[in-house]
Amino acid sequence: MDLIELPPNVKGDKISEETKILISSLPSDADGQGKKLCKYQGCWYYHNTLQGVLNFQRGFQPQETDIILASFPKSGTTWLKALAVALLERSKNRSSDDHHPLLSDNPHGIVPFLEIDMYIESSSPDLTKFSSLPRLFSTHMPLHTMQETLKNSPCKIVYICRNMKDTLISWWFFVCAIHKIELKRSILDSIYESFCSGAIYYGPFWDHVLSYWRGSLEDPKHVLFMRYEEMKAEPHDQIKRLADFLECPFTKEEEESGLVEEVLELCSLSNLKSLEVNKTEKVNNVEHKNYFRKGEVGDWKNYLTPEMEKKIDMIVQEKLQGSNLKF
Ligand code: PAP
Repeated sequence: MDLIELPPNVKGDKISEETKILISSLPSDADGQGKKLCKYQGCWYYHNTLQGVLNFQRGFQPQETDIILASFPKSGTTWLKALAVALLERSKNRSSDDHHPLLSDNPHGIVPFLEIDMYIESSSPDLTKFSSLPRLFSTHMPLHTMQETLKNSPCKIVYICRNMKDTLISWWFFVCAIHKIELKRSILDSIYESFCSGAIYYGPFWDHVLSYWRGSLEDPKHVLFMRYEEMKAEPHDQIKRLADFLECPFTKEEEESGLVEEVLELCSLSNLKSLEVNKTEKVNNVEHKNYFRKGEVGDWKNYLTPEMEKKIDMIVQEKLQGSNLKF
């Protein structure tokens, strides 16, 4: 069996005695590659990520203007981060400005993950980097895991969702790329099994998606549910929807001057991929270039067998039954 870790965290080996005791009482499993997972509040985590989740729950102090970008891994996180940065920056920086942050850093460097970057080692990290408002964070945690910590906070949460089949194919490519291993069919098979059983990092996939879907229905002012496929199909409408939700709508003048197109072009896969910073540098031991691949809807058709397709469709249909959410 190929023992591969996703992501290959360099940080986060500090697991407290208290957390070890908690872990011993939690449901446990291993992902398709044999790495240990434990289930906390309905979601599967590697042990070091659980420590980050607990640190976040203990120490995070929300501010009214906070924005949290959320996703299941490989669902369009990098794109959403770039778009949010570009929208919020646009009063200060046009995309053509040399000092635009997206030109000198990867979206993951600009918008860190709460539980896997900021709170991974401490419940009181140094937040001085976030001196300007609004603070922009990201997470792969399901919504219900943040709800107690964010209780009574009017902060805004944007979730990006992608169909499970493309998500798992993207995951397969990413795992093989970061570990510099051959794109083996056996790895796809084990990732597929993990997705189907639900026992995958941050899974089950359907519970993750449903957590935000329900949150967006209950509290649409504070939780926005976006879809990767809609972003691809109607980028104009979707970026405007995002800007409205973040309370930074495009003005008529901005629209007339082509700013919507400019933001979309700046954040496009081809543009981000071609930037020097994304060709050569790393974040958390992952080369930036690995966050950019094809970005196509339906790429799964090139890799999944009809049986795999059928099984995934059946699982998703069954799990989402009664929710009004469809793929
Ligand atoms: P993460 O969870 O590790 O941050 P995430 O950004 O969510 O990864 O997903 C990566 C996928 O988004 C890749 O999809 P693919 O494997 O099917 O190609 C990647 O190509 C795609 N992606 C990254 N940046 C963009 C972008 N600017 N526009 C569209 N898709 C993008």
